[in-house]
Amino acid sequence: MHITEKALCQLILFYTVSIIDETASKIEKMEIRGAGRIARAAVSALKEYALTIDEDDPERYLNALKEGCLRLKNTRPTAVSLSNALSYVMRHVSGESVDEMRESVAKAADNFVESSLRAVDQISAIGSRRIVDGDVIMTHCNSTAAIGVIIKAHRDGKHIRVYATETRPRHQGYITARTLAGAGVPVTLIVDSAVRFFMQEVDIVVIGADTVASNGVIINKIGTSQVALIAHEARVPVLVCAETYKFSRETAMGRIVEIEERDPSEIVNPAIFEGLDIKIRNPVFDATPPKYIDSIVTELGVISPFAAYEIIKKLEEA
Ligand code: RI2
Repeated sequence: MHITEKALCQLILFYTVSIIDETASKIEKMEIRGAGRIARAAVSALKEYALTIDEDDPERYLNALKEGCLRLKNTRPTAVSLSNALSYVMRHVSGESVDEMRESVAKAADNFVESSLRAVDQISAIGSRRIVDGDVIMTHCNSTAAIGVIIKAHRDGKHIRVYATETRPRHQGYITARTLAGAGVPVTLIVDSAVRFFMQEVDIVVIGADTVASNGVIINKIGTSQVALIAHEARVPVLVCAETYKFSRETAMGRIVEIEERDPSEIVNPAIFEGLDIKIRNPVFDATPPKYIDSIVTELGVISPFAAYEIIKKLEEA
């Protein structure tokens, strides 16, 4: 089959755009989810895109990269890990020629993915030291970092058991329960509204974060602030597991974190209320004040939530 040069260019263009679009759409639909995972998926897509953009002019090449970045960044507004990861890669674009630029993007994307996975491992090692033999743990939603801490404690021979909330409306708690059970951790699934009922048995709450604001506020899955408030009432410490790329520099500059609100159909089929004046709202994150959080475990160590600003400054200087 003979293929013209023009057709080949169109094919390459379609392929490159589709890498970005495909990943962006998977992130939007939450087929790829979790603050760390969306960051890694986005930079990996950007790398693939960077390697295949059919453009010889460095300026136009850079513009195409920026467009790809924007499409990926606009998929989910709350988790700062996504924009921090993409900004990291874009900051490292260097070189005079398109080939050099391609290489710099690929290298930065690989570096981000590698250091992000290393950070999760470091958090598991550090955070698991906070788990004591015999602890009953409660977790909410599905956080790779929090699960890493729990599984490491279990592998270290600590006899622990876990209450995992269902996490309405998308039931990410099912994934958590499956993962923990698969690793041999005794796990009990509970509905979100049973958190206070079971809190009296709990020794420590271990959760993740989508964004850590400069004032120590944690933005995480909707319901997290209720879990933390109940834990606070019961004098149960709350351990937040968050890689430093989840710390938001923008909040130090005064920006308020946007809370994503998703389609009501994730909660209930609106058709069942047809003809009735009923609104359904689906905010998917909430903000937990630092006074309800004992510590944040980062790959750099355990910090007080009130030290979030110091971490942001430190990263800026690095
Ligand atoms: P890791 C998730 O958001 C949850 O809120 C979870 O706690 C947080 O990201 C951090 O997850 P979503 O994508 O990065 O389910 O620790 O909305 O995996």
